[in-house]
Parts: sequence; structure tokens; C-alpha cells
Amino acid sequence: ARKKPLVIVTRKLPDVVETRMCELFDARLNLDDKPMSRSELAAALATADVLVPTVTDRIDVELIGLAGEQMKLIANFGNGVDNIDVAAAADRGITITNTPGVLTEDTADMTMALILAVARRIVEGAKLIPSGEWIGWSPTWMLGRRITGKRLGIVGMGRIGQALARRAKAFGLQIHYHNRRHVASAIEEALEATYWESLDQMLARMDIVSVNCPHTPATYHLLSARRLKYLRPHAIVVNTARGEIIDEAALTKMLETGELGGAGLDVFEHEPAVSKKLIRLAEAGKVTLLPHMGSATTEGRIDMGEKVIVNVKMFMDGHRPPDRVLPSML
Ligand code: 8YV
Repeated sequence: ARKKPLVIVTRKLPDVVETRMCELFDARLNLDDKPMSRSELAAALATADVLVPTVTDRIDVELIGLAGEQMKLIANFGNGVDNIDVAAAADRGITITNTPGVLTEDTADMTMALILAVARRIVEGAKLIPSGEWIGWSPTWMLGRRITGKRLGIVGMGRIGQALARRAKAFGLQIHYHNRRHVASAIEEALEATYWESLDQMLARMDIVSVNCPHTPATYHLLSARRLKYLRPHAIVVNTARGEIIDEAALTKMLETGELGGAGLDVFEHEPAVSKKLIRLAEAGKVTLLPHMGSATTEGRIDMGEKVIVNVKMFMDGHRPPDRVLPSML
């Protein structure tokens, strides 16, 4: 029998995924879930046939340069591949795969939840009973903002953006979007969505803006300090994509000065570090902050693991893995 490929997994994955990986591959697991250091990652690339990293592993050009001849596949446990220098990997003949599709609905749910949480002050309200501050109902207390009839601008109308739009439409929001190109007209019609070629112009007219595009060199600080200024003072910004897409310092400043209505953030520019200023804004009830939980469901993480397994297996059997990521796709 052929020798099983050495597959190094950088983080603890769901048990069923790990069990299956051990059946199929010579899998080296990380049962303690302690993130690997840079030198451990380098050692993994130097010895393994396949590396299974996550968003917390930064595989840059320098690390790719340390990969051994045997290293053939980096099968990312995650959809975003901004943790990996895809071009450098391609140059070295290393294939990259990701886990698209299986986290779409969960991430869209969390995005909708953040919109509701910020607009209706859910997190703020939920603290008032345990803290004993609730003394009874009042007509003018804890008033949030109505969702129905408001304009939602989606930045990035891919799978997650569209899944968010379907939910938002059911909540009575008007759907607007900015994307590199129009989505199929049947989808646009079904969502009654308005396309904005100009992100600046869209931002100026929205009540809520949600970031749902990948983080690439082209989308780094897409919501720059200059662009954020187009937003109206009551606007809410939600991000379940990647922190780097928004100039977080500029966003924070606008929240502090009241130039923005609120924000719901699941991702941060320097994760897991969250600035003291954002934490203070959260304490003041101006923002809702979540610790990168967008795709965090048991089902989703098992599905992601299944995708990784299929990609590794197909690749090792000499087939093209289904979720190959090419530099030209970014
Ligand atoms: C994961 C994500 O938490 O897939 C992504 O891009 O951000 C999340 O689903 C993470 O990436 C796992 O590596």
C-alpha cells in the first residue's frame, strides 16, 4: 500500500473530523489547540506533505520559502485565504484550497444578528437585568432604531452577501450593494437589489453598511478614513469579513465623535487584540463586539473539516481538489 501522506493540522478540529483524518492520513493533530509558533510552522512546512492551517496561522512568502520539496498542498481550514501568500505558494508549486460554501448561512445569520443587536441595543439590554438596573418598563427607555424600511448597503455581493440580502429582505430592509460587477439579474430582481458602481455614492445614502467581501490587497482599507466620511451620522457599520477591510482607527474615531451611529464588529484589524478605545465604546453601548464567531457553529466547523478532508483526499489521489484557490481568483 502507498504510504499515507503526512498531514499536519495546526489547531484542534472537531473530534469527528480528526478521527476521519487519522483513518485516511498520517495526521499530526494539535490536541492542545495551542497556536503554532512561527518556527513550528516552518518545521511543519519543511516536513509535511500537507499543511492544514487556520486564520490564526500567517503563512507568508518567507515561510513558503522554507517549505520542503515534499510540501504540495496547503488545505486551509477556512474560507478566507488572506492568511496565506497564495502567489508565493503558486510560484513554489504548492496548491492552496479553502472551504467555501459551508459557512455562508451561518456567517449571514451572525451578520443579521449584529445588525439587530446594534439597532435594537440587544447586548446593552441583556446586561440590565443581571446588573439589577432594570426597575420597570418605561415608554421612553432603551429605545433603539427600526430596521424595517431602512437601507442596507452590502459591500461584496458573493455567497455571504447574497445570503445576508435574503435575510435582510425578509426583515423589510431595502437592499443595495457594491461589488466588482453586477450579480446575475435573476438574483438582483429576486432581492430587489440596487447596484452601486460607486462605493462612495452608496455609502452616502445607507442607514446600515455590511462588509462581506474577502480581504485581498485590493480590499485592504476599502472603507478608508476618506470613504467612511461619506457615511451619515446615524449609519451603522457591521463587519463579519475581515478587520483589515475597514480603517479601524478611523472608524473608532468617528464612533467616539458621534459621526457614526454604531458598529457591530466580529473581526478586527489586529486580532485577537482589540483596542481599548473600541472596548470603551462597547462599555458605553455604542458598539457590539464579537470574538470572530461568524462561522462558529458545531455543524459549520464539521462541514469545514469535511471540505478539508475531501480536498486533501482528492489531491492525494491525483485529482484536482474541488476548492482550489488560484492567485487569479483573488
Ligand atoms: C473561520 C473565517 O473562523 O472562513 C473564514 O474565512 O473567517 C472563519 O470561518 C476561520 O477562517 C478559520 O480558519
